[in-house]
Amino acid sequence: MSSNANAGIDAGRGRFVTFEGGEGAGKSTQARLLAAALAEVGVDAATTREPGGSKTAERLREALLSGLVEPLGPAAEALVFAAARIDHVDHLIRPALASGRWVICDRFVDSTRAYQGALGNVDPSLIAALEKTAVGDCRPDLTLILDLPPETGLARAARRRGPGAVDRFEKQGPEFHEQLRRAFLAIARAEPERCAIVDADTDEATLAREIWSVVTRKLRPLRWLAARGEGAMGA
Ligand code: T5A
Repeated sequence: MSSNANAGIDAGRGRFVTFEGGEGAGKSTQARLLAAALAEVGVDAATTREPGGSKTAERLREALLSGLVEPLGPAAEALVFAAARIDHVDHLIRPALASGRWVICDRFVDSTRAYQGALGNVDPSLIAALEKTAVGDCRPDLTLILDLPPETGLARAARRRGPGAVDRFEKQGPEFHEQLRRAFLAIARAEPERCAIVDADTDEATLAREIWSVVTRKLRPLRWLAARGEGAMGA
């Protein structure tokens, strides 16, 4: 391996990984497992989620998932998701990446594109403008789209929740969730450099191995560490 093997790697900044997909696809579980796998090789990663992830954004999450904003329509919901995202990016994601931490986020801009854009029929130019305002250049390096039949994901989400009330989006009918699945797949197809589709209709450990193989192939955590002078050269 030449001494220039790490040339071009911006190791001053952490890497930004997002998980996307339908309800109960296993995003939170896999975000946690990925952070643990990264920690094992010496990469410090913050795990976070949307909506939420920062103090004010968590309060907006309550408003969104309780259905408080729903009567105002999908465009108003998109505005509130974006407001939460501004706080989250400014207070958690951007500073963490700048300090050299990796960030693993359970849902991000693709959820707005899919739920409010594709399914809510919010004008794509509004979705794009909100995204630009909220995120700027703080874009994911890798987005893992967890794909599985919606009924499997909804059954998992229901088992975890128990007999409690379903949230704003879980209560939608089967056609909504099928369309959602198609919307995420279309996003992945439109941006193949950033997005990887993984088959989430499998057990947690198998899925975690598949995700680790995508992350090592695309983001090269050991090389990133080596470029920082913190680890041996490798995958
Ligand atoms: N939303 C969000 C928008 O409309 N626009 C936006 O811009 C954003 C950011 C968020 C809602 O907001 C919407 C989308 C959502 O409807 P949420 O509660 O965060 O609400 O919803 P989800 O992200 O869907 O969260 P879930 O917890 O339901 O799903 P996860 O995170 O995909 O699944 P996870 O890991 O919690 O697993 C669910 C259950 O399944 C088990 C777990 O143990 C858990 O019990 N499980 C598995 N079981 C079998 N095999 C596997 N491989 C399993 N993996 C996990």
